[in-house]
Amino acid sequence: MLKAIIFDLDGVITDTAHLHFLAWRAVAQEVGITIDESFNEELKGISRMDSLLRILRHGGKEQTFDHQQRLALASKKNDLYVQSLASLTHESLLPGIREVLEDIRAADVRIGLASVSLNAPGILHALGIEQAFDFCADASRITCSKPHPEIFLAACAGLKVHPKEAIGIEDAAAGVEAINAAGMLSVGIGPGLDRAGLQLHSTRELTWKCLTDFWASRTVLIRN
Ligand code: B16
Ligand code: MG
Repeated sequence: MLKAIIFDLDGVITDTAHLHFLAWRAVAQEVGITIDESFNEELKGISRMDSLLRILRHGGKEQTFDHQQRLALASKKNDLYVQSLASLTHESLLPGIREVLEDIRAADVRIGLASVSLNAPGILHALGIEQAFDFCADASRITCSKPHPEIFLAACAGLKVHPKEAIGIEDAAAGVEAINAAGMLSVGIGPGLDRAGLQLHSTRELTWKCLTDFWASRTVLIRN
């Protein structure tokens, strides 16, 4: 029985994935590294420090900065990112998200959040949707970022559901891997997510009917 739907935040609930990219691109430029949108795909769902390490590796500067300097770069990125979050309002939910959250709630299925962003509580507040979630996994207590399943398992535990009773929704390859590794059914939003059990082009397609049809089809497959 389907008991919970667990959402990623950046790129699923709202388009902060692009704001992360703009902030990282500015910091990378300051240290002489160029990153583009296609490289940015590799940063989605990856924690702040791990993202920085990937950028430095990409620019061949893995050994250039000591720990303190890396912390300073990560902090500069976060300052830029947090400034850009001021543009978020109730209107910044991606298309269809408000409706699907309402429909899941009406069906009495639990709703969770599995974001590795330390800014997640502030973002939910800016969007005015904190109340929509029964449980938000605490990113500050997570030791492994996606594709490790830790954050999705923490969300299942907080919602008191078994991973096999839950669907996870992601926009990043690392996130889909994390959902699959947790033993949940995965929905991928956007291109290149062929490891997802169900692939959608956009959040517009993410309806309660689409989720229940997916759940029913997978349950039939498992029974057969
Ligand atoms: P912060 P998600 C992730 O959020 C982002 O996809 C990733 O780009 C970011 O580096 C990470 O959060 C950490 O975010 O710097 O705000 O703590 O996709 O898991 O919702
Ligand atoms: Mg995401």
